[in-house]
Amino acid sequence: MTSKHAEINKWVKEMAKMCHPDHIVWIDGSEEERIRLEAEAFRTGELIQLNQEKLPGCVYHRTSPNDVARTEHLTYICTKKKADAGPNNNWMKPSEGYKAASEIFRNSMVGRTMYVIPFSMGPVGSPFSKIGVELTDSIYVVLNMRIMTRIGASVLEKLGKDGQFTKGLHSKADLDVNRRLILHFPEDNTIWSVGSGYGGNVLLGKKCLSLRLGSYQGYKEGWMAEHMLIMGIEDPTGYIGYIAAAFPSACGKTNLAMLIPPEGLKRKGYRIWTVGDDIAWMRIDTDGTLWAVNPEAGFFGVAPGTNAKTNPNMMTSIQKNTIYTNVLLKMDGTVWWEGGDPPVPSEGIDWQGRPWRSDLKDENGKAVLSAHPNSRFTVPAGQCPSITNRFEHHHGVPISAIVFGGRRAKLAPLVYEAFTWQHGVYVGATMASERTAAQYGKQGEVRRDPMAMLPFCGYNMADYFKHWLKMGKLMSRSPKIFNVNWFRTDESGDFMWPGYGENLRVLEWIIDRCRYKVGAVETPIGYIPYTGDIDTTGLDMTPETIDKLLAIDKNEWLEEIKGHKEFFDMFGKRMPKEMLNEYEALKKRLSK
Ligand code: OXD
Ligand code: MN
Repeated sequence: MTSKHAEINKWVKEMAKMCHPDHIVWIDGSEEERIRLEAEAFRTGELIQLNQEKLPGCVYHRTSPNDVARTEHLTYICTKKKADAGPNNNWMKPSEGYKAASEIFRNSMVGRTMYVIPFSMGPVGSPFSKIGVELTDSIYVVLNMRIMTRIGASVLEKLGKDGQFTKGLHSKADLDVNRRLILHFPEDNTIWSVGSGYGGNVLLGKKCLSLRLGSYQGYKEGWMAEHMLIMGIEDPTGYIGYIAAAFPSACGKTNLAMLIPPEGLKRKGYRIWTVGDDIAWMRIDTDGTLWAVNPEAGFFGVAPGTNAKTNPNMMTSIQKNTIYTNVLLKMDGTVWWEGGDPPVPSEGIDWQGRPWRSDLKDENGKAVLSAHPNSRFTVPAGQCPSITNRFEHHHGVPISAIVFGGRRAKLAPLVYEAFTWQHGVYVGATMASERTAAQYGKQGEVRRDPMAMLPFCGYNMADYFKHWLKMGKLMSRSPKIFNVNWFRTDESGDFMWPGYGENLRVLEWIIDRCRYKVGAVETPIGYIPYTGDIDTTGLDMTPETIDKLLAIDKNEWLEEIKGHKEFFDMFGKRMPKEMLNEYEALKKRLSK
């Protein structure tokens, strides 16, 4: 089969000439196709069918043990000029990138099938949406793309004879970390990923297209591609305020996006509507305000720590039609992971295919993990009980507030509001999070991660900040910008804020601020709530604790902002002067 689109046909032929697959299969997205591909993957062992009575439609996959996470050091932005990729990216000249990767791609698909996956990020036909075609030699990738994007015949139909598309080429090749490259060519609208089978590296619609190329296209075309969840907060009167929120990894984005309102709020009857858990594409609509869609169609979530308490909606979602990767395979053909719901199974097969027992210890006497800490589930968004009814709406949802957050044991208050859009951009640009035990490096060390986009901004971040500033000016009414910190600890190192569903108490204040329903206290870093305006009914929490959660220590902040300046200096003259002005103004307010 070929398509009506001459450029796609020509490109598929060229790539096949390089990779040499035995067969080429065009993916149509049908149910028969899914059944056929799954059967093939069960036969080769690429997938294992799970217990169909307990987990209907669910399958299991293990990646190679050296291929379990995004490999940022092997991820490049290939622009003609190095300065266009910026100090925030690894860079290669496009000609060098193509040459280095073609050597690995050459003949990589001998004995394999090349699947041609036409996919749409965003509802097919929405003005927000972008179309891509991914060529891959992995059935696992096809089945994940089926969940995470809209794929198949309707997408080709939409492209017609000459529609624009992103060219994505992926091959597992030999899964050798020394022969692995994740290359982005923003100027050619092209992605080449080779030598990996891990989701974040190979589901090219996700980080590669929706964030790295997307952010670059947004910069050129006047929209925004952001590493943000989107959720609607429906108050008891039925008003729904939508927020888009950026957090670095391991800060609970997925859990927040589908939280269950806690019992005992003063105003009862809140409902949460989930729009997305990872990526937001945002545009200024004809009304002059900011609207967002989630370009994805599924969730690719981290399993460990997900349970009926941390994320009940997700636990309901993943009972069917889910792909599980690198979790524990239980003897009854179901799955489990560390931090999963009890009981802890006594035995199973671990993420590396080895027999596992709950009392198994390594040579240092530490419990052996059954699931990889970055093990995942891939699940259709439509299965989430809290999914918004605007999911397929071609204009998405209007955004009232943008929320930034990080993990800071000290310093950052539970919540504060930026004075203006420009100040809010500064707040996002200076975002930082402390390393946790799950991350490589010194614990507690602060890593700057502007707008949670450091690994995902496909161009020079100084230009990205400029773009944010410009977008604010183009809006007739811009969203308010907030910063939250769920992770502040007390003198004994215990978290002061309960987190999870209780975070709604903070979102309630945010939405009320957006609707001009509550006042606020002005501080040097922004507006904070009056103590009594955070609803603590039903919580065992004194006003003194709220005050501690909201406290701002000027000396700690003066120390902190030295790091802001150091970070900005990396970008030299390209850094917009507005950001440096915000820095000076903050310093002045703190020094008073
Ligand atoms: C993700 C990530 O998988 O941010 O979403 O790494
Ligand atoms: Mn992410």
